[in-house]
Amino acid sequence: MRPFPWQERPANCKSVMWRYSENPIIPRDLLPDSNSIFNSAVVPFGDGYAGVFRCDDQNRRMTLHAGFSNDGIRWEINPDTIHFDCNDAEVGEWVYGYDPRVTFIDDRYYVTWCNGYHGPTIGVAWTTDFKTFHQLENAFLPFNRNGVLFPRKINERFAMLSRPSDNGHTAFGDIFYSESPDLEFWGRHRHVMAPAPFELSAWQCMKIGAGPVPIETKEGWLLFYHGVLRSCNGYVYAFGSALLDLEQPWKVLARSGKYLISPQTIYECTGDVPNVTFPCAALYDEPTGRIAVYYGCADTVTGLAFCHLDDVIRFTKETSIV
Ligand code: BMA
Repeated sequence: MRPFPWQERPANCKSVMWRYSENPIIPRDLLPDSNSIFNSAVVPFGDGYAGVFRCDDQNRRMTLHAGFSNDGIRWEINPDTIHFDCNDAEVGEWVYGYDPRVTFIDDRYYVTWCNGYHGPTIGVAWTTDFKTFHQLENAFLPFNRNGVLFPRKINERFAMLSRPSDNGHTAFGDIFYSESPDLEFWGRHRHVMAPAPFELSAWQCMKIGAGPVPIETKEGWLLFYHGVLRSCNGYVYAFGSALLDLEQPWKVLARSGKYLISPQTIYECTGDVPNVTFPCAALYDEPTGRIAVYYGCADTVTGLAFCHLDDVIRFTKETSIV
């Protein structure tokens, strides 16, 4: 049986989510040429796990690499970058890629990522084996980031969250919902969430973006999302949770006023970009209700945090600012 990456909540810990004691699980220099490995996505695969990893190299180029793990904690990452096969040479021309998410739908794993095409937009590809990757059309026009596919069709269409942005270190950002019959043509765009009013929930008052693939629950889609506060020393990235309507996911049922994780440990507060916790993947073990969240720390290393589904749903409702 596939082991689930997990550690019990420490006795002295009262928070809904807690960190793995051996964080970071992926050091910045795991690959011979890596500057940093963070904001990465993992999924169950075979008897273990597979993933797509953001590895910035020592030229500080942003690249994507496949990786494999038996236990979800110790990872082997392919030192070669992913090569995406694409029928269209222009779309398939690699410029840069970062912040991947991976979603299993029907019979294959879809990868979405922030793809350089005259600025950042949402790249889409699929794989069955994490060796051969087939790239499709970019989902949207630039500028866009944080494209996250739902793990099943909703009302018979593929569904994606995204965050229209600008070409730089965007100082704004709302989450939107879009649908597609074929993963090529996207439309029926709906607004999901804006940043929160400063007085209500300052950690998410400048911009927000979807994190891991939403988890389907009886209470709605559980979405972990990051939020940004602009301090006198720069941006601070924390993350919280929301519940979205199952059939109309642009309707927000609840949204945490408190963060679940904010940069507090040394590896979250120190690195190439200080004060960043940026979740891109979550594993959910339905029989036990355990959730493991993978998040980038200070744009440098990868960490793991844990919670129970019931606790996070209760927390989302009890602290809701909707
Ligand atoms: C965002 C993205 C993320 C990064 C974050 C903090 O705009 O570039 O990859 O983690 O900024 O630097």
